[in-house]
Amino acid sequence: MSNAAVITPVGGPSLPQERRLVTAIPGPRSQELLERKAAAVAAGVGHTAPIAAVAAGGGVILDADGNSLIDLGSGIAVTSVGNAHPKVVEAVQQQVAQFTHTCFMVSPYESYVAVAEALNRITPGAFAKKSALFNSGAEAVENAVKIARKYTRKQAVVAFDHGYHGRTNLTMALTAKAMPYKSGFGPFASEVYRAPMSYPFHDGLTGPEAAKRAIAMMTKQIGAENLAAIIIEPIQGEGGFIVPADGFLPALLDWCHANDVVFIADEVQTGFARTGAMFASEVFGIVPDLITTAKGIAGGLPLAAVTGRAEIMDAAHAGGLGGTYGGNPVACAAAVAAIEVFENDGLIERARAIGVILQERLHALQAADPRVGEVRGRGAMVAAEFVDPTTGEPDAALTSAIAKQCIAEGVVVLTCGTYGNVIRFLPPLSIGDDLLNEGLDVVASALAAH
Ligand code: PLZ
Repeated sequence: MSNAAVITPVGGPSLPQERRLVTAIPGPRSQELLERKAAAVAAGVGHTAPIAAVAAGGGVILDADGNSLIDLGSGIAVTSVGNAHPKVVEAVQQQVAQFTHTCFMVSPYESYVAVAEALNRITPGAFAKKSALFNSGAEAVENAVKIARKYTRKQAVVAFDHGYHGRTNLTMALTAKAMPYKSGFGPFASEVYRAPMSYPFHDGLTGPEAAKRAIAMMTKQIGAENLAAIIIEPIQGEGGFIVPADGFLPALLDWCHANDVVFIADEVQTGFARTGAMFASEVFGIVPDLITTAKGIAGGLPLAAVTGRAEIMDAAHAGGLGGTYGGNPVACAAAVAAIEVFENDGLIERARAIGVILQERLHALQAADPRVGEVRGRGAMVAAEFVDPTTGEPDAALTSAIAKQCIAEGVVVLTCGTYGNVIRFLPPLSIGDDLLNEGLDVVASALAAH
């Protein structure tokens, strides 16, 4: 196999939708790439699945050895419309041949404005909205904080336990977990404070009780008169797919509005149909002041945005926001196409249907095995948290053993959680039921084997 010429297949939904292992994982060609990676790429850039990807689409990722793996991670919630979606590919190809860059701050172009218009339309809130585009989720978060500070003329920002907001300096400060995200990389940005999250499985509090606890902390330790914004993921992603108790987010939002504090929903991971609604804020009945988006927005092209109340978004002076590549025309063309797919191809409904399968299958595992402590999530964003059934302590070793076995057997799954004891499921919304079920069969047998 390793000596045979490998013709790189075209990706997208026409790839055979099957799990097919023709070598051990990693196969020889993948191993060769991983050796080059180890020699050439900084050690700090890790990887989950030890494969050399050559194509992807529908619900599979193909590697250089001819293995076809089931994709239950979407490149961390990015390829929700499907990898190499034909409409995204076509839009990108047309745009890239037209012009690749002018810099929107030098010579504006239509697709950037069209993305802003679409975001203003599809995000929750019936008020006038504006958007600004950036390159990554972290950059969107940084800019949301800048905008909130300028608007409120205050400085403090609150993030939450288990929160993840990025790897840049300000966003490292906002992110909760030390290893691997922060350790050794300080000093961190100032005026960032951390409030307790609602984590029903661990704290047993109702939403209003958890909100009261967080509000007491903000009032007593910071003071609303100093607080520009709170930033929160409606369902926490890297932190463990933590779904706050009912009433937690609405109570925080009400408090923010009563105290001139900007409420920023970080929907970088939850956005774009993932949770069975276009945005997770809708699932909880909240209308944030600002929303940060990235990941799913452009079918895999790097793009991010801040969207929100026009009067807040307009607080920053001209030239205060931007960046050379922010809202790159190729990424914007991809986003226009991807948003059309989200809206017109029933992907919200598809996320809900995927959620039904995920919840059913994982709850069946939980009923049969007390090491599955909790199954939680919304739509196609669902996770299982693994614990020691006698002590209730997080079981990170079991979690990583299951994930490793899944990958070795051709199913790409991702772990998460402050305690590293959560397996999260974020399949592309283009995956078929059969493939999804086969992937979950592999998860079940990996659990049974440990
Ligand atoms: N906000 C809610 O989930 C990115 C990155 C994981 P960027 N999460 C996945 C990793 O190990 O780097 C994320 C997120 C939320 C912000 C970000 C940051 O988005 O596009 O990675 O900068």
